[in-house]
Amino acid sequence: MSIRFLTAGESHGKGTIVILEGFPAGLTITIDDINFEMARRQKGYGRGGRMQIETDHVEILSGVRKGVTLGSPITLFVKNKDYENWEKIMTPDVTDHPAGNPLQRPRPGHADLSGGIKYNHRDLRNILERASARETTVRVAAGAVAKKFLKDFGILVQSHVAQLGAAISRKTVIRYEGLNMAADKSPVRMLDKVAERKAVALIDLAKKKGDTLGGIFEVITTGVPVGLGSHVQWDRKLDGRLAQILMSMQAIKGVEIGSGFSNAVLFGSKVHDEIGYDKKRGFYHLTNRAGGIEGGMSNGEPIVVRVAKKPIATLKQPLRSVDIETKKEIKAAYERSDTCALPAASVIGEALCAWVIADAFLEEMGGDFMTEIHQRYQLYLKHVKNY
Ligand code: EPS
Repeated sequence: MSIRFLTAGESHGKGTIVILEGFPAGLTITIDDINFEMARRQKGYGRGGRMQIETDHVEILSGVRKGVTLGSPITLFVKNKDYENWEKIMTPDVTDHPAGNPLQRPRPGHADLSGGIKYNHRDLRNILERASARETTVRVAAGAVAKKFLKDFGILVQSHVAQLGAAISRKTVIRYEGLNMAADKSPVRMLDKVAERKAVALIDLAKKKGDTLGGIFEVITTGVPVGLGSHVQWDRKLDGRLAQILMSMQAIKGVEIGSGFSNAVLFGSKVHDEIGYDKKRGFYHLTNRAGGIEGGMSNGEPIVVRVAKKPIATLKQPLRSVDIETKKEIKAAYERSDTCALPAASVIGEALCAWVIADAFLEEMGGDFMTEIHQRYQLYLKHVKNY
């Protein structure tokens, strides 16, 4: 591990914060670079009222001077505007004001019950506040820095929604150039207009029924050199690292590299990507079913990761639960939430993939300042070309 980050903050607390450690000096980064990604995370059809309250803007508290990184820890802060409405309940100060009605009806599928038992809280708000996907604000901010770093080396991380509920995007040929721009134009970040219409209708239906929807998004990273990650140890494998960071995202229940699941049922001859060579490109693969990773290392092809997000656990028409005090059956608690946050999840997925790839890139190339890393990268590319 060459870079790391740590987040803190509650959904209705003062804000969320992230510290990025290990980023090299000399990277140009502006507040607009970060806020561009923050705005993308706020969009998408099916979001709830919270996104009307917030305008997620980052404040840089350390590590950047006049738009250039210093090499010291970078601290990014996002203020929760909604805190004004929650201050009396969420304040860290000791006050006479009651902490609101305790939340004691755990939602199936949420962290409420396991967290309540584990941390011995009788107000499950103490769990949900941190379990909330509000935390992804600063993950996206961290990812924006990683994306800016990768862009300097011609590496682009983009995404689109492949399936939302039962609406499947039939777009089989994905143009990598301008992919994000095309996806960002769609309210559900889908490239297939027929699927988009179906998805929007499904969200309307779910909303009407007090229900929620999830789906699958795909993150594609292009321009990655061969050899990031390593086959030699389990925790150095690039696919394992991508899976871990993506699985750590709220509501994610599955990660697939390339066409991993459909490959599993085919003959090997129909799965493995044959190798070619030409003077200009060097070694390459004729297909990319492996999703750009073989043996835990990037193989020079685009890295394709598919991610399954379950529907949000907060239902307006709640499922059965048990009151933690009375131990009696009762409907689960409901509070404002989203009907579908899948388009936003795809933006968060980009940020997380960017983080892991930047980490693996820095590990391979080393260096504490950008020009040094560029020089090393040129040497590495020469080695690859001459192999
Ligand atoms: C989110 C903020 C939250 C939710 C959502 C994501 O705001 P609030 O709880 O105040 O409505 O909209 O989080 C969840 C759906 C969840 O289950 O945690 C955000 O900023 O992305």
